[in-house]
Amino acid sequence: MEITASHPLALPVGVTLDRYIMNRQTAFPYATGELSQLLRDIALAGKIIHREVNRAGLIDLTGGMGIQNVQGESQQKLDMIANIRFCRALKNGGEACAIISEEDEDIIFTGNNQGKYVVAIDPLDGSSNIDVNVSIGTIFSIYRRVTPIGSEPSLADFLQGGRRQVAAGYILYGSSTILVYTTGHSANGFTYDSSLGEFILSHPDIHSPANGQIYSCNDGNVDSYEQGIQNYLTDCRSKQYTARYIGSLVGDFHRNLLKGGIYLYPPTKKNPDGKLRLLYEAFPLAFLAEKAGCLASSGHQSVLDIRPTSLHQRTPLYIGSPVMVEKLVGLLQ
Ligand code: FBP
Repeated sequence: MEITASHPLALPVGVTLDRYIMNRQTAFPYATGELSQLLRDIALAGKIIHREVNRAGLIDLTGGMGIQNVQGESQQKLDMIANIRFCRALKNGGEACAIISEEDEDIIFTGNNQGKYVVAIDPLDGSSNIDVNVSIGTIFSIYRRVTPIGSEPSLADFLQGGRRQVAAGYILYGSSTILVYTTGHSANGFTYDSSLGEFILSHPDIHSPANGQIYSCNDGNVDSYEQGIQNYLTDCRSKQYTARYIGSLVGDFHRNLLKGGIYLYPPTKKNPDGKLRLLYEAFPLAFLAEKAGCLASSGHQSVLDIRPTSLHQRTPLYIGSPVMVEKLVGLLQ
């Protein structure tokens, strides 16, 4: 059998996440491999959640736990599973000395006080979509600790500010599972090939379009938006832009990142400070967005310049193509 260049067997498998991380690591002479290992631990937990999400309907993993999380939201079974899986992977990995999670009120101490890093995580974003097979995701943010190695980590390790992140990204469990992250240089996407058990580089050096024609917001809240936001949405409609909102931040953000667009969650009557959490939703996506040429604003400043004061604080979020974000922010001044 002749293997021609177009024959599937001739096609290269592609660059695995592990290989990519190793290649990147050699670019940093002072790198010790701990951040690389931490990224691998997160990818491993992502593979497990990919499996659980795909078979949730078969193994009674849909539905609520009948309890509320620290946000006052009803905790879904998969929220809890994802939280356990990520915390366990980070504890066993040994690189993270502490974790904060959307599902836990307080800092989770991993017992690895020799670990150099802390991780903020939204184990499963878009909880309201879990049971209806709509895309959901995991969002993560990594900081080098500021407390001495060997000591007990503290709040200070988490309240460093968005620009102090050393890595951030998300895993989208959608029509395919994709991990998109940055370590502060470029934003890259890796699609999960479950037949190989590998994340494969599929979206190298993502650059988002400067402008777009997609806007994503919960139209049901429009009456409680401030006038500037309402004017911006009226302008989008007058230009017949496309409204796309699935109610999963990771899914809406990923689409707009690739196609151009803006996601907005302004203050509402129910959430006067906005709904999204600064440390494990807004900061990581803002850090990644900037590496792909996008902007992320709270309406009055770059999200990354917000000084964090508490673990679960919320912020308004306007994130996406720079031309669209600048236009919106201009209407809020
Ligand atoms: P969690 O599901 O992690 O709590 O995230 C918040 C979120 O679900 C976002 O993913 C989404 O964009 C938004 O809230 C949807 O909110 P709403 O239902 O008010 O439009």
